[in-house]
Amino acid sequence: MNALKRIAAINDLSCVGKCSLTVSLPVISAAGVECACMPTAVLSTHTAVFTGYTVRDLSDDMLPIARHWKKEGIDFDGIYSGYMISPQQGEIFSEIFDMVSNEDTLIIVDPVMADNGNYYAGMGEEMAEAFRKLCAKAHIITPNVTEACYLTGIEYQPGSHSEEYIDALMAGLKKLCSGRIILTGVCPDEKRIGNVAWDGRSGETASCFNDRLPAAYHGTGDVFTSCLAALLVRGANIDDAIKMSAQLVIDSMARSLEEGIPHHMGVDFEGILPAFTAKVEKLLG
Ligand code: PXL
Repeated sequence: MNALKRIAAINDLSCVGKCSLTVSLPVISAAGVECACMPTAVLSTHTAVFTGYTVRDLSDDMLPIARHWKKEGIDFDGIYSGYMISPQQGEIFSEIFDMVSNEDTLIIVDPVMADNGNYYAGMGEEMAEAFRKLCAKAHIITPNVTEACYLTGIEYQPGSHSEEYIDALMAGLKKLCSGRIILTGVCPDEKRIGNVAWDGRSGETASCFNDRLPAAYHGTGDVFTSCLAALLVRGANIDDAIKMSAQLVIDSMARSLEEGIPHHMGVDFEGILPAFTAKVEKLLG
């Protein structure tokens, strides 16, 4: 039997709308990994489409939580960070990485700040700067194309994305993170969407594309990176981890489309998780 691995997920708790911690907790658990939670903020909903949401910034609680974990001698196989409620939280994230990681802890930074050519509500260049600094501490970063543009200063293109364009984004991202870069939401043509990955150690590039579904759902980036983080701490190889994470997103989207779920309510991954768990156990159990 494999010993249970543990990830610290540093992300907001959007109570409704299925993104960040309400995705990480079930997906990471379903992949057979413990998900410890470091909430950065509590919001009544996420900030896209919904209006009038409540926000409680938990910045003042984060370092005391981390200090308590440290005092208790709690180890983490992975740290996965996402949404920041303010650019100032970048310094707090960074301190937490230093405090609760050891030399074997895999640090995954998803620079959650933008999609479809626009920043999320209340975000701007200051957030991009905070994420540039944080990316330098990561073993893996998972920006989407819009986030990669804000991180590198390259103009956003909605797609199709030429090889030259993706190479330029990758070249800019390599200056920010010497580890592994997984660029998501790449559209090589009108029919396909997927990821391009670059491994800083081997210098190898790999890509994984699937047929594009006629929809875009909120929180799919969080489903992808939560799954990826869990599979990698369990020792999956990177190609399998990327493919399985992309497939979980596709299957959840297809189910949500069939059910007619509005895109801002997130995807029905719940209906997919039992089969997903079985697949993970077959591969890694
Ligand atoms: O899924 C990204 C995300 C996470 N958290 C909050 C958000 C968003 C995107 O809009 O608003 C609060």
